[in-house]
Amino acid sequence: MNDTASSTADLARQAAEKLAELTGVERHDIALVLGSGWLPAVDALGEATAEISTTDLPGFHAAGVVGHSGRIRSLEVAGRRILVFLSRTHFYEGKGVAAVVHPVRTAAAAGCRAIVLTNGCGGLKETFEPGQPVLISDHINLTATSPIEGANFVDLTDLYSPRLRELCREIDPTLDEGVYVQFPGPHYETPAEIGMVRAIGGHLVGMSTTLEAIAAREAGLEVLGISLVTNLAAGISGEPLNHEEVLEAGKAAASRMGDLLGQIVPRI
Ligand code: 8IG
Repeated sequence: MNDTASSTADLARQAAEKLAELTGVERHDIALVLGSGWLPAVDALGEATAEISTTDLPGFHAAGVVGHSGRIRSLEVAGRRILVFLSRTHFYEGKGVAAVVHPVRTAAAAGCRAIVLTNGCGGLKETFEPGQPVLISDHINLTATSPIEGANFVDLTDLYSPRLRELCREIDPTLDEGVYVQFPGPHYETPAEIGMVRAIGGHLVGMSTTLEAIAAREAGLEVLGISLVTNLAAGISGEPLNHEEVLEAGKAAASRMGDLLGQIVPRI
């Protein structure tokens, strides 16, 4: 490990120690990172046994987006200790890639074996409708960066666990899947950029997830990615994109996603 890698690992270990102390939970099993629109679904998962502020832990920054709260919740579902990050640091905040993936590394240091990365995104497939959850089958990272530093050539084949995707489809056979494309943001795409996404094989567009998934794989976590299509991608519907529509789609789809998460988590 080089110096930067060892210091980010140290910071994650310190955060995990403090997390154990503040939640009273020695080790967590599964981490969940919430994207835009997912909070109501997590509220349906059950009562928190502890809830802390991200800023109580070393290495976390204050949350920056309306509809994201900078909190971490610990809860128990079917005997599993679940660690929920109610917000994430986005790449577009300019705090650096290490800040973006710090929750992932903290989750790994806290004992988690699997991570569920959720997001709100734009959808490209003709069949997608706002409020529809879609499994991420693979990704294209257009941020031109990586959370990994140094000559550590991490394999990303089957990054999004085929086992966990299969499990999700057993629970809900109507779930579709797609390739998630991360843009740096914070602006949405132009219609021409959405044309490019289509050409390169993307089905979902957003501003998160891929860097976290890479860090999760590096840390040895099994990754499940689920996107909530909150809007049709730019130029598809003829309507402009806005953040309120995102939050509305989450509310409307909350019970379906809550059911899904509630059934998946005990079986991970
Ligand atoms: I919610 O259409 C949400 N996040 N890049 N494009 C990008 N990010 C998004 C979108 C979208 N919708």
